[in-house]
Amino acid sequence: MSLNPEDAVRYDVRGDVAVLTIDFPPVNALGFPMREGMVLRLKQAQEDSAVKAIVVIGANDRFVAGADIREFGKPKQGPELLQIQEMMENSEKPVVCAIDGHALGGGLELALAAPFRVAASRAKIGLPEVNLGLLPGGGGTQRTTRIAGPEIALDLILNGKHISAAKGKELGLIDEVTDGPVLDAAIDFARARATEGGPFPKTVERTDKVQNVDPAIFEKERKAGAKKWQGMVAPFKIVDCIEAACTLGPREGLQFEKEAFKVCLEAPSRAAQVHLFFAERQAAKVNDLPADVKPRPIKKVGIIGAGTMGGGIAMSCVNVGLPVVLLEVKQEAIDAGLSKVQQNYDISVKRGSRSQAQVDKAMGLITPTLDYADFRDCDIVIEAVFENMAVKKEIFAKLDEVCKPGAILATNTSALDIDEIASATKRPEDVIGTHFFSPANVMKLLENVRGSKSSPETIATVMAFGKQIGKVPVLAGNCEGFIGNRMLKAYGTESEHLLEQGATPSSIDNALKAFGFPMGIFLMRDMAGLDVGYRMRQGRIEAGTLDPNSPSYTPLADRIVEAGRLGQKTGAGYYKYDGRDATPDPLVEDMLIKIAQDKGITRREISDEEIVDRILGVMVNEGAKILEEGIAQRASDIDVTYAFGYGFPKYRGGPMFWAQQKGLDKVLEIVRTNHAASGDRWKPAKLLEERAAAGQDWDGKPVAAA
Ligand code: 3H9
Repeated sequence: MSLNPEDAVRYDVRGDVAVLTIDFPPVNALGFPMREGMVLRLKQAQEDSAVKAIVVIGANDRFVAGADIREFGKPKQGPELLQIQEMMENSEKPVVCAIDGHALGGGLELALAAPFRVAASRAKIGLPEVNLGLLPGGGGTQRTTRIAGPEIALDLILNGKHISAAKGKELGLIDEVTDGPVLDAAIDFARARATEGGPFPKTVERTDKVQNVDPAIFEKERKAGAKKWQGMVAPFKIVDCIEAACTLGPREGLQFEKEAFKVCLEAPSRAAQVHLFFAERQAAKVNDLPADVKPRPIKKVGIIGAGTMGGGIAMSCVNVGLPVVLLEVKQEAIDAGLSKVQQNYDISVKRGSRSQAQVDKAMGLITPTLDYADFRDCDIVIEAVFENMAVKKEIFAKLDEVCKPGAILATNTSALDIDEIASATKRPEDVIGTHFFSPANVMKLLENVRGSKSSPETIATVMAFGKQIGKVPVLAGNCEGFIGNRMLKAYGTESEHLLEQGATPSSIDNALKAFGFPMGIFLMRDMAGLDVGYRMRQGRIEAGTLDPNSPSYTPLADRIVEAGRLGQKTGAGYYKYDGRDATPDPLVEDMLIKIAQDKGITRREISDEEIVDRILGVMVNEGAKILEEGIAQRASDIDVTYAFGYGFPKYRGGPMFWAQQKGLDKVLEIVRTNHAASGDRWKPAKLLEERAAAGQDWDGKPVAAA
C-alpha cells in the first residue's frame, strides 16, 4: 500500500499531550510508511515545546496487528522497529500506548517497548508469530519474559494466544484497563506520569522475574515439544530466546532474539505458514459473485440429525450465540444426541476451557424437536443424516414445504450429488452443500459445495455463515468427493496399491507421520471403522458400478472386514489393538502376500521417499484436475482444505504449495513415471503439464517471481 509517512501516522496535540495516530489500513501493520511515520512523529513530539507527554494510538479502534506480513522475503526498506522502540524507551517525555482492538506480534512489541500501556477492556493482545513459523522478533521474547516471567512467556508465545486486556494487566503487560474511551484514559495517564517526572521504566531492563530461574523448565518444554514441533523451527527457537532472556543481559538478549528470528524467517516452514495465512483469507472470497450480492443474515439455525455430526454442528452454532432447532425422528435419538453434546461440554468445563455458565447458556440455545414445522423461522437448515440419497430427497421435499422463503437449505453430505438433492425442492437456488468435518465442533474447515443452481446469494450466505461460526470456509464445485474427499480417494487408492506392491500399513503410516501428518491413513481408517466403507463397496458391486474382478480393484479392505476385523472397535483392523495401542499384524501382511500372488505382483521393498512422493504426487495431480475443472477456485483453496480439514502439516503449506516448493516439473516427473507403470489413475493433469512446461506456479506466475 503506498501511503505517505505523514498520513500513515498523524500528529495532533491535545492540550500538552501529543497524540500520534497510526492509520495504515487494513490493520495498522508495521509497514514501511508506518515505521517511517513513527520516527518522524516521535521526533516532532520531542521537539514540540508545548508537549509534555506522548500517546500512540491506532486509527479505527485497532492498535497494530504486527509486522506487515506482505514485506517478508522482500528487500528491507526504511527504519527498523528497533529504532522506534529505542526512541520511545529513551524519551524524556513519557510515552503511553493506547490499545484498542488488537495489539498483536510486532504491535504488542512496539507497545511493550514504551514505558506505559493503557488498554480498552475489549482489547486483545498477543504474540501469535508462531502461527506464521516465526518468533516475536521485536523484543517480544525478551520483554515478555522480563515483565511476566519465563513460564508465562512460554505459554503465551508458544501457543500464540490472544489474551484479554484484563489478563494482560494481571500479568503486568498492561498498566491500566478502561471501560471508557481509551484515548481519554491514555491522555490522563500520560499527563499524570509527566507530572510525576522521569526517569520512566525501561521494560527490557527489568530483572526481578528472570533471576534464579530453574533451567529445567526449558528442558521440560523442549522435551514436551519434541514430537509436536517436528519439522518446525520457531517453537524451538522461542524456548531458546526465553531462556536467553533469563541468562543474558538485555542488549545481548535482544541480539540473540534477532538472530533466531532471522533463522525462522529464512526457513521453508515460515514461507508455508505465511502462504496459509493469506490463503485462508483468500478462500473466503468468491470470484464470480456480482459485487452487489449480500449474504442473508443468519439468526437461527435448524439441524436435522442429532448424531455426531449434527451435534457437533449444533455446538459450533450455539458457541457463537446462534439459537439452534435440532430435529430427530425419535425422542430417544434426541435425548442421546443432547446427552452427547452435554458430555462434550462437561469435558471442556473440566479442562477449564469453558465455564459452567457458558455451557448452560449454550445448552439453553438448543431447542430439540421431532416436528419439521419448528423450522419455519430458521434462516438456514442443515441436514446431517446418513448418506442415502432417497432419505435426503425426502427430507428436502419436507423442508421445501415448511421453510420460509429465502431460507438456505443445506446438506452436510460428503459424497452425494447436490443437484439431485436440490431437485427434490421447488427452490434449487436456495440449496447448497455445507460439508463439515468430524468432530464438527473442533474441525475448522467448512467445505461449501455449490450446486449448478445455487444462487449467488445462497453462496455468499454460507461463506459468511462459515465465518460467523468460526470456521474456515472454502467453496467447492459439485463433483464426486468435492475437493477434499476426491483427493483423499486418490490418496487412499494409491496407498492400497503400495500395500500390494510391498509396503505395509505401518510403513505407509510411518512415512506419512514423518512427513508431518498427525496420523497415517490406515490408523485413521481403523479409528473410523471399516464396516461403513465395506457396505458402500458391496452396494456398488451389487449395483454393477464397481468390479471386484478388475485388476485395479484392491481387495485387502474387504478381506480384513470379512475376517471380522472392523478396526479399533473390534480390537483389529489393518493393525491389532491393545486398547488404543496399535501394533502391526503379521496376519495382514500374510493377506497382502496372498493378494500379490493372486495378482502376479512381485512384492519389493518400498522406501519412505517413494511412499511420500507417490501419495503426494497422486494427490497433487488430482488437485490439478480439480483446478482445471473449476471445482476449486484456486490452488491455495486446496491447501486450505487439506490444512484445516485433513491434518496436512501446516508448516508444509498444503499439497499444492508443497508441489510448488518441490518444483512442478519434479512432481510431473513422478506423475509420468507412475503413469507409465500404473496407467490411467496417474494420467497427468493438463494444467500440471502446462504449468511445468512454462516454468510457472499454479497461478500462472513465473516460478522465479513466485
Ligand atoms: C510479526 O509481527 C513479527 C514481529 O515479531 C517481528 C518484528 C520485527 N500484515 O484477518 P482479516 C490483512 S508477524 C499484512 O480478514 P480480521 C489480511 O491479509 C505478525 N496484512 O481481519 C486481510 O487482507 P485482505 C504477527 C495483514 O478483522 C486484512 O488484513 N501478527 C496483516 O478478521 C484483514 O485481515 C499476526 O500474526 C499483517 N500483519 O482480523 C496477526 N494482518 O482484506 C495477523 C492482517 O486483502 N492478523 N492483514 O484479505 C490477524 O490475526 C488478523 O488479521 C486480525 C484482524 C486479528 C488482526
